[in-house]
Amino acid sequence: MRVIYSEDHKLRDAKTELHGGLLVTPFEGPFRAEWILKAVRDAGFSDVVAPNLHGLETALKVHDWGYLEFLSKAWALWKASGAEGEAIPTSFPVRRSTQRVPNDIDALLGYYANAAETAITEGTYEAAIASMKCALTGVDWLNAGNRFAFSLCRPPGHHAGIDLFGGYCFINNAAVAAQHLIDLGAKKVAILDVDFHHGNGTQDITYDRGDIFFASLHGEPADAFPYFWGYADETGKGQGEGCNANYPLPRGTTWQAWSAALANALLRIKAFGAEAIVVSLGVDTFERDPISFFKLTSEDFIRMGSEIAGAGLPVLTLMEGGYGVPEIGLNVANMLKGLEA
Ligand code: Q9C
Ligand code: ZN
Repeated sequence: MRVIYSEDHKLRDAKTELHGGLLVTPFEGPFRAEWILKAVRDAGFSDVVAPNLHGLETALKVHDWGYLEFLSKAWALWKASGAEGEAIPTSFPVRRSTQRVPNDIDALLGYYANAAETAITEGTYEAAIASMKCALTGVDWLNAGNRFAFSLCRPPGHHAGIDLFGGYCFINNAAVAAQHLIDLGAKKVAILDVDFHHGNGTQDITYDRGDIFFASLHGEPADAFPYFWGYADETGKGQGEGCNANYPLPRGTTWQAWSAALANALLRIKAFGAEAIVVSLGVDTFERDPISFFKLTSEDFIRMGSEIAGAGLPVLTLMEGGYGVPEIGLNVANMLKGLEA
C-alpha cells in the first residue's frame, strides 16, 4: 500500500470553530494527520511519499470556476476588509432570495458556504490544494497498475460541493480523484463514502452523472450533519438516475447493521460496473468519536477493509473525518490492513 502525504496540510490550522455558541479549537486540526501518519507507519506501511505535481485542471471539471477563484482569494479579501478574526460566513442566500454572486467578502463567504462552523484562514487554500494533490497522486499510483493506495488527505473534502465549502471541507478530493480516474481512461468508477456524515458535496458533484456511482453510509439526516441531504430517496437525476445510493442509519448503529448496508452498497457498485473504488474514509463512525453517533469498534475497521477489498477492484482510500481520540490512527491503519489481508 502506497501512502501519499503532504506536510502542507499544516497550513490549515484554524483557531476557531463555531460550536455550541462558542468559538472553540476546531475538531479538524493538524494533530489528526500527525496521529494517523504515525499509526499507519507503526502498522508497517512504510512507503510514504509526497504528492506529484498536479495543476487545477481536474478540480475545474468538478468545481465551479468562480468558487475556486473565491477560495484562492478569500483570505486576502477578508484581511483587506479589516476583519480581525478568521473568516466565518454569517449571511446566506436562502429560500426566496436571489442567488446572485455578490461583491462583498462577507456576502461571498455566505454565498459559497453550506455551513458556518468552518472558518477560512491564512493557508487554508494552500492546504486544500495539497490535500487534492495527495488524492490525484493516489490515482496515479493505481493507474500505474497497483491495486491499493492511501491518500492521507487533510483537510477533508466530502462536504465540498460544486460551489460550496463547509463541514471542514473546501475541495472535494474524492470527486477530483474519480474525475482523474475517468480522464485516465476508466469508463465507470464508484465513490464509497463510509464517513459518519453524508457526503453531500460528493453527491452534489456526481448527482447527474452516469459515470460515477456514489454510495454513502451515514447518520440519519434528520439527526446528523449535514442535515439537509442524505435521504434514501435521493437516487440521482438525468444521466445519473439510479447512480446514487444513500444508506441513512440510526443512532447507536453497530457493525451488524452497518455492514449489511456496506454489503448492499458493494453489490450496487459491482452491478454498476465500476472499474475502481474511491473510498471516502472517515473513522468518525468509531464508538468514541466526539461528534458522531455510530458504535463501530477498532476491530470493525479491519472487517471494513476486508469487505471492501472483497469487491475485487482497485481501491484508492482517501482520508475524510474522524476526531478527538487517539484511536483515529489505529482505526485507519486497521482499515488499510483489512484491505490488504
Ligand atoms: N460542532 C467531516 O467529518 N458539524 N466533517 C460539527 C460540531 C460539522 C464533519 C458539529 C461536522 C463536519 C469531514
Ligand atoms: Zn465525518
